[in-house]
Amino acid sequence: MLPILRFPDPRLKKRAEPVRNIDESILRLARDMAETMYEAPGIGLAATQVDVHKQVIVIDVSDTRDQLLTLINPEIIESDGSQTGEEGCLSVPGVYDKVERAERVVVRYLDLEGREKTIEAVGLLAVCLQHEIEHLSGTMFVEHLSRLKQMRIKARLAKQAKITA
Ligand code: K2U
Ligand code: ZN
Repeated sequence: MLPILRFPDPRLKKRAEPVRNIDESILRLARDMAETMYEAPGIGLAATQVDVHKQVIVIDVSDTRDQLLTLINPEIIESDGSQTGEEGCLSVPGVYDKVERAERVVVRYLDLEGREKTIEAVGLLAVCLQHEIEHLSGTMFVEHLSRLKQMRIKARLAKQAKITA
């Protein structure tokens, strides 16, 4: 299980680099991220959250927890409609709030074999894709919330960190 960075860690704001060569280290990273995601548990995880600044995300929104999606250098090439849903984030434990996202997205990415693929998604998978791809650009769902809410979240997490430290 890889350690997950906690908001407001400044490393969560770093922009991830594209993966140039899908080598053994990328395959191991993807495996470790998937294991970390399943154990958390979560439905998605971006490499940024485990302090690796490469464009890799893993997602599994299935109930049976056996439909792992690994996306390398993902980019949203189409998005339309809008939906608002409760979101959480493994880097902001205990915080859930409503965020507006596109209803449908088409994402182009490389799979672990380096093949270029596109996936069309709606609903929770679309939300998760947008949430994870945002992590790779150094943005987090809490930044969609009001400044006041962000201040309260920072204060609460800072207090928690002091207690656990
Ligand atoms: O990026 C993350 O921190 C993983 C989030 C992904 C997420 C995306 C969209 C909507 C909610 C969460 C974690 O999965 S948060 C934990 C969780 C688990 C199951 C369902 C919802 C949230
Ligand atoms: Zn997140």
